[in-house]
Amino acid sequence: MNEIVSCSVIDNIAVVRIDNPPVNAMDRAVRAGLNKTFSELKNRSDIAAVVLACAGRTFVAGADIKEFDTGIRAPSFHEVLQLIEDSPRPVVAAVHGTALGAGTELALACHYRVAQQDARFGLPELSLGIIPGAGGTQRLPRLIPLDRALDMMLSGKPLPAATARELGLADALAAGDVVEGAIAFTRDLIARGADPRRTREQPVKNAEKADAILQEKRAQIAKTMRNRKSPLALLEAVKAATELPFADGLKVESEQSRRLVQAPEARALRHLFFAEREVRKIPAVSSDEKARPVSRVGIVGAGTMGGGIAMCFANANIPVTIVDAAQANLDRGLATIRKNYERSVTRGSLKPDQFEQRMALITPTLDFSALASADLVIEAVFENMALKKDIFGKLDGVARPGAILGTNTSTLDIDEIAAVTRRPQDVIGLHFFSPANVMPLLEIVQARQTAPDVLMTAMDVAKQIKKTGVVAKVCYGFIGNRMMDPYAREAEHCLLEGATPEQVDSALEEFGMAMGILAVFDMAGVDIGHLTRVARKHLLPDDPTFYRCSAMLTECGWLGQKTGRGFYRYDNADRKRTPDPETVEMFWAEGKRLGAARRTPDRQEIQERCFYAMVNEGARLLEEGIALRASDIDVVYTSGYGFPRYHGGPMFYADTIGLKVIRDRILEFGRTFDRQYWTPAPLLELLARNESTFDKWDASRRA
Ligand code: 3H9
Repeated sequence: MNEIVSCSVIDNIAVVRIDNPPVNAMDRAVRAGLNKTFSELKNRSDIAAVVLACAGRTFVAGADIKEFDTGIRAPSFHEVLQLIEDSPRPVVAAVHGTALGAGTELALACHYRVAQQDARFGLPELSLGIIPGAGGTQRLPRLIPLDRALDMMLSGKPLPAATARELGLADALAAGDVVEGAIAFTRDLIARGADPRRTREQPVKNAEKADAILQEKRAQIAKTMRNRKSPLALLEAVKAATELPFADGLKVESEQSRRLVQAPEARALRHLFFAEREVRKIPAVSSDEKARPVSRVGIVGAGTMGGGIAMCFANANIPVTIVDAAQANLDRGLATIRKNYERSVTRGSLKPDQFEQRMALITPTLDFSALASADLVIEAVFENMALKKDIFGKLDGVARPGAILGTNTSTLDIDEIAAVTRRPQDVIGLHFFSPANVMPLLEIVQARQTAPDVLMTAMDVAKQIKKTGVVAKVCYGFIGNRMMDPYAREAEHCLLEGATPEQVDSALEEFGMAMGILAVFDMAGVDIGHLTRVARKHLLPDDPTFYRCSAMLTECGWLGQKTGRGFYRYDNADRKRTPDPETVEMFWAEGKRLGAARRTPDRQEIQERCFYAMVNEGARLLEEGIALRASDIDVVYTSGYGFPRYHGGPMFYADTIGLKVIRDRILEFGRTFDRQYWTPAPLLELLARNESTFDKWDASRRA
């Protein structure tokens, strides 16, 4: 086995190399190795300078995130980084891949930085609910202007090497091997007799403008990072850098950092970091399984979904053929795609030549037989079983043997769709979320006969088109929409009892949902959900209050934003939602007629009813094996349904509240409301009784 930190000498230059696969995380062993190596180098008079580099695919990609749960053991980050910065001879970081978090902080503690041309430097700590805690908040604004340093830490977006060079974060770029480049740079330093250039000794750049810059960033945080603690802590630490000597600023950073690491926000975000990686592990698929190659894709249906899906593939440089039954639909669909890309060009996120390349990858046609050469066909037509069966029957006749047939249904029985083909093993659900070219989630629905290699291919495709693929089994609504059902049911019921749509939505938004569910219904079209409920009437509860508000709005033709009126009115100049006293009265009168108690639930009760109903359904999905893991549900909700990441997803949130508390509240609701909805799921009951959590349940199944 390779040594985790090794040192070799080339002429009078020591090359220290970290080798800690897969991403050179700076765990205790790396810190201990660096400590030992730099302590020894300090006393070596034959060494004129040091190059610090990493083996493998990247420079250090951060602290070891697992260590935050167990506690950071000695030597500390500060101790090691100070030792490096104290080095009596110049230390040059040779950066390749992505220097992230403690990786960038390590590079900042070196005296010079040489970066490979395609390397990047990032401080993504806020995405983990913490702040750079290894000196990053103090050293970065000493190397690059304060506002740029704050932008980098607030956005978490890594800086490309060229920008890092322009700003003064990198001293030189290397076109070829970065270690060779760094050695050449170091030889030049030695020849010039250059001294160590310690970042901590530099003044903060733009410190005189600190008040105005910090104020602007505070306003930005209030707008875009609502309910988050770590961004404000970051500002405190950076403010300290502008006002205090380095050592005192470092103390402020440490205090803020320590406070955040075990706070709920950081625990939730760490949970999601690992959940988003765990999701790729599918126990039913053996590691020898090979994915089928996908180099041409077909799409049936040129509507909003079909067009968005086509863009996902064109963006990944995969040619797509879109088939529709009507030329007018194709024309409209292509015009929308063009408009979306044009908007990206105007915003500067797409170059004009890339725009043309992507459009050229999309071929519209009325000819179904054009799908014969596709490796994967995705049906994205209206949510209607008869129509989907008809299309799958035709696809079975046209698609080449071995082609994968996907359906973008969000609710329908995929086994029933697969059964019309002679190849049910090749049929799979690929549920994209609207707008498909933007939303990161892809629910991958494994039907009864879906072959393991088809499942694996779908996971690969998700990665290729930069989506988070989560596997679900077949049931009404799969993971996401099935759990939405009880959540929105409660939201609507509150209206019959005397709450207003603003009260309900603001309770959900204060919790952190991107948008209240009633406003979501207005945006999507109130009739959409209503019509699916009409189609499944025989399967729904015999309860006249069930989604009664949506039914009434649909009967009135008040379908949401598209008709200017729904749960809210949208008839002002900027089409923003405004209260509608007439609908409120209408709901209350109906509630009275149906015998719903008039009780005006408060914010806490609205939140508890909506989210506990959702969690209870999540527990049922786990029992039924529809979702593989509680953490998969969390990924679905945070990446597809606007659930706040800082709560970690509904199942993690439930764990933080305590499953016993939730079980007891559900029983209490059962005494007040309809017991058919308020009975704890057996798994929730079991875990609550054992004082366990969904997280422990996941872990027990992994073991
Ligand atoms: C920090 O540095 C705090 C400091 O300020 C100090 C405070 C005192 N730790 O993502 P991948 C694992 S905070 C532990 O699939 P990719 C990952 O779980 C840290 N494990 O690869 C996976 O394991 P498995 C700031 C880590 O090529 C495997 O490595 N840094 C870590 O798609 C491969 O990962 C970050 O936030 C880690 N730091 O992407 C960067 N990183 O195979 C986090 C990865 O068992 N990392 N693993 O599932 C990343 O963004 C991506 O992993 C990276 C590679 C871009 C590096």
